[in-house]
Amino acid sequence: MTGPDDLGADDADPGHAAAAAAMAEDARRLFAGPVTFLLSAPQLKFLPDADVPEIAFAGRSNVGKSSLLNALTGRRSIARSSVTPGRTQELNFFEVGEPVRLRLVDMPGYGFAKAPVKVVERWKALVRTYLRGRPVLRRTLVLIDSRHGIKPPDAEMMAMLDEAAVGYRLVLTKADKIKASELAATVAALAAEARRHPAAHPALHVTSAEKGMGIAELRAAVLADATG
Ligand SMILES: Nc1nc2c(ncn2[C@@H]2O[C@H](COP(=O)(O)OP(=O)(O)OP(=O)(O)O)[C@@H](O)[C@H]2O)c(=O)[nH]1
Ligand SMILES: [Mg+2]
Repeated sequence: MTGPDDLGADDADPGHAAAAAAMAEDARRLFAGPVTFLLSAPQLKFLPDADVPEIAFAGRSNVGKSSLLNALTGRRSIARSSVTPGRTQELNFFEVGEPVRLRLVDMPGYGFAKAPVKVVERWKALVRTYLRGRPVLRRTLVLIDSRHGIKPPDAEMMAMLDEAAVGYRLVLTKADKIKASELAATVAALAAEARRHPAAHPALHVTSAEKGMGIAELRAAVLADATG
């Protein structure tokens, strides 16, 4: 599912529909092709040169960032996912396409209470500094667990991105884990919330890395963000 601005009128325009279909096919092919792990940056000084458009994955620990990156690229475990929160501890860069057209950046989660305070502070500073100051960052995906909705650490992240004018998309994850009726209510609430945030894209993405829901649409959106 995509959001309000992707529904309705535009779909009736054959030119727009054809362009959207072409973009979806381009995205499918791109992500089915070469995707390679570039590097893992534990500190800002290890970031790769800022010469390729980047899309970052942000969200609470265990929300499904690494799993979504795997689903988008059709790889089972290019990004490390785990039942143990705090699995991703650095900024991990993956390059998509040959020649490279964009990079996906898997990041450590926030709001993970069990990690030592110092470690959490270090991740937080790394993520924030990257998000606020990266010239090639074209969009951030802010992942929200379908079952939980927006929690205080998510609100804090969104406020930070709004302030820094860093554009983001809200992506609901693990949609397979809740009933359709509950999902509809969460989507409505999130759509209303998105409209209150200046840097939030109006289109919502509802996904399940497990079932493949919303993945093709998100791939097309990521490609459009990176290359548009
Ligand atoms: N049912 C279901 N489980 C999912 C989905 N996406 C992720 N999970 C599970 O959620 C857990 C956490 O997934 P990760 O992808 O490691 O989450 P993360 O956000 O990268 O976590 P950190 O790196 O610790 O911040 C794993 O057990 C996944 O299998 C989904 O769409 N559906
Ligand atoms: Mg992870």
